[in-house]
Amino acid sequence: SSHWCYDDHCHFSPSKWQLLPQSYCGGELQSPINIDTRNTLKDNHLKEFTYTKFDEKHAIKYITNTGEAVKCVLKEDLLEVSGGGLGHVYSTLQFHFHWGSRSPDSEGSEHTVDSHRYPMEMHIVNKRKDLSLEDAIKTPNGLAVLGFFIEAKESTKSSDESHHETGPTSKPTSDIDAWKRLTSYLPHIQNISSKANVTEEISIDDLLGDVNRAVFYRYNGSLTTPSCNEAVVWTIFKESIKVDKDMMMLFPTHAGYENVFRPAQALNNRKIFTSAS
Ligand code: BO1
Ligand code: ZN
Repeated sequence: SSHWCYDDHCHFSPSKWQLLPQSYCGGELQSPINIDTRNTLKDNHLKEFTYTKFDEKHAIKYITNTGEAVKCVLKEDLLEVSGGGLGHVYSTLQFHFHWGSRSPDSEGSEHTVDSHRYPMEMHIVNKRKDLSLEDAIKTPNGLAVLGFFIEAKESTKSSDESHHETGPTSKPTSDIDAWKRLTSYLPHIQNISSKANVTEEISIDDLLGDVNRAVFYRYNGSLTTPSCNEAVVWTIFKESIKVDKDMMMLFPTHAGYENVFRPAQALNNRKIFTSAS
């Protein structure tokens, strides 16, 4: 096929994306990258974000299988992100997932940290409110993507977390029931391009759980899929979201494909900043 893909099953594998018409994939500011933590610079402007309506339980319009990812499209102009050193107010458009194989300890994140690849990565895609989408993808900070790593926590027998003891020593955890509701849609979008309206109560806050949002990395980069526009201010959070292994495996199982991540791109003349020292 002449469509782009992640493996060698079509003409345009990642090393050839730059040959696609109207593509920026051969640029010098590409994503993802490996984050070499020893070479990050502390930036005191990287304060916490302000999230507007991330607790809204009816913000997702539909979930779709694009053939490259599973994407949740949000109701327009409802959720917002600002602060975090962004300097603009951004409107949240969608979030989606990148993953590896169906094996439980698979490697599927796009960004790597000190060359460690996490099992999955969630991207929350936001657009500068003062720009149209068309202008945003042509502007260096037109889009702000928030990236969260996802790793497995051991499956629990009970589906109700409220029975579990949580204390100061327990690991951060996402809302297991929110992930259960989200993944319950996956069997309904097995066909490429299929969509399912989302009626269940699922907030982004519940999916993120109590993950530490104060410690993150920041650099300027691109969309990680063609046409790879160099329009993205990237934020990669250090701490991962913990999700049940079984639920993580539902993504490749139902979507019907594996290893949907772009390899690391050259850092070139860029710096990676960190909010913490
Ligand atoms: S990612 O977060 O870097 N993996 C990424 C990759 C591609 C897009 C977004 C995020 N694509 C763009 C499309 C637009 C669309 C926009 C928001 O996503 O090029 O057509 O409007 O959904
Ligand atoms: Zn992505």
